[in-house]
Amino acid sequence: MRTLIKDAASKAGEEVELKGWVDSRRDHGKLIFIDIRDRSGKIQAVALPNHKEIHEICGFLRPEGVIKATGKINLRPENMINKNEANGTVELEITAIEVLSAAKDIPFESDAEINIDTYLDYLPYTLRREKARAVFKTQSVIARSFRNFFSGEEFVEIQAPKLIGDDAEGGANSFDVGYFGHTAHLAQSPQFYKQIMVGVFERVFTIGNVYRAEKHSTTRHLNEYTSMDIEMGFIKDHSDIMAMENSFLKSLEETLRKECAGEFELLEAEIPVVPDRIPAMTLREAQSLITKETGNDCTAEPDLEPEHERWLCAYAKEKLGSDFIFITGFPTSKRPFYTYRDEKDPAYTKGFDLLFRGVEITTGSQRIHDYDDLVSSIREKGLDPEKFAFYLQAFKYGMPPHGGFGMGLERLTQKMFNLPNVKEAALFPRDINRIDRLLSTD
Ligand code: AMO
Repeated sequence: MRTLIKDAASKAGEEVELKGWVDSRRDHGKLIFIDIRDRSGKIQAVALPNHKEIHEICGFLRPEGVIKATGKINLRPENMINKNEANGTVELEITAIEVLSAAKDIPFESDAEINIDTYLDYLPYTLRREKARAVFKTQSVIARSFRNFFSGEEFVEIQAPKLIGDDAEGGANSFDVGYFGHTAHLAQSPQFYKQIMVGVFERVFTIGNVYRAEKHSTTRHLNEYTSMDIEMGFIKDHSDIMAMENSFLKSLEETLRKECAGEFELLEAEIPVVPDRIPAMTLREAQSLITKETGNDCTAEPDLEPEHERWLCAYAKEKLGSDFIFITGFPTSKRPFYTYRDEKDPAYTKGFDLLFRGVEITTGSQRIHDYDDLVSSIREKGLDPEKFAFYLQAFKYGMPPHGGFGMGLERLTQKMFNLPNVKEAALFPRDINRIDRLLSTD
């Protein structure tokens, strides 16, 4: 029966069968050392010269080959103990070995310094690296925390379609798809469907892929990303949504401390401390502050530039002791038609962005729930309400005051670990030049 490597240290003196990958091999002539890796950890195995056949097989093994190794767990001699490793006090003395799958030559050593293009060219291999595994294991914990937290708050998980008739966000950045002689689009967000489902369940969430035909290449844009979305009914205003997101982030912090401390240590990153109340300021307040402190007048701009986001995050960290900051009160002209307007000043919306360690990770808002107001808002944006007739039915038949947010899973993961590029936080990133392989340039 297979023993998982994490359980090997407690089996000193026992015979075990391990299955895994050859993480590395060190050939010392008489002794051949093999680090075996499985999903639970790593252990050193040794092939002694008196086991001739095993010694020979181990001599040919290449890194990443898959093996079944049987043998005895021995305590290491005192001078061989490595206190920094989980299994540093033991090693497997191999008495039988079977190669389940031989590996060809690896393109470079697993700890070689490589640039991002090489990393992306060899993803099936580079994703096996310790750091990449730590990033994506944590990403899975983040997605699970999101699911658990919102399920616990009585949100129903929904699956939103990815093939849609018209683009939900009203922008130009949607991908066209040939659809039985028609043109369909890849969904840029589950926006319309999550709103429609508020009419059904009051509270819904979804985690799914969305598509943005961004033609530029930056360190924060992907053409396909994972959006974690919620939508909830019977809110007072957008501050209820911000409070809900704040609570989620607090529960996420707790889970990461419990489950991912080792991953953060490996990547030399800090788990952010989430305040009970994340600081918030309006766009106008933020712009006056930036203008006053940097001398760079941005008060006439309708949105924040990336450099402003970075500056505000540095300010929030230094002066307000928070890695997060909410920015509210964006102008109506810059927000999608479904965004609720501030009754006191309709040129501004009841929406927000959440910035984290220099980048926007969330957009959210209260939505317009009155049918006539929504139709007017569509018209004011120069769009044709007829094109939105399907979605508008939800509002014809009664919708509560509601709102929600969308959060990019990859950006959140990127910033958790302070990775330089969001592509390092997407398993198989798509960008303008690449779908797995570089796209041909002719
Ligand atoms: P928005 O378009 O601002 O809002 O997107 C929400 C969040 O999604 C992430 N994001 C991206 N991540 C990687 N690559 C991209 N190209 C990219 N574009 C966006 C960011 C961003 O904050 N329907 C609204 C949400 C809502 O109001 O509920 C929406 O999609 O983290």
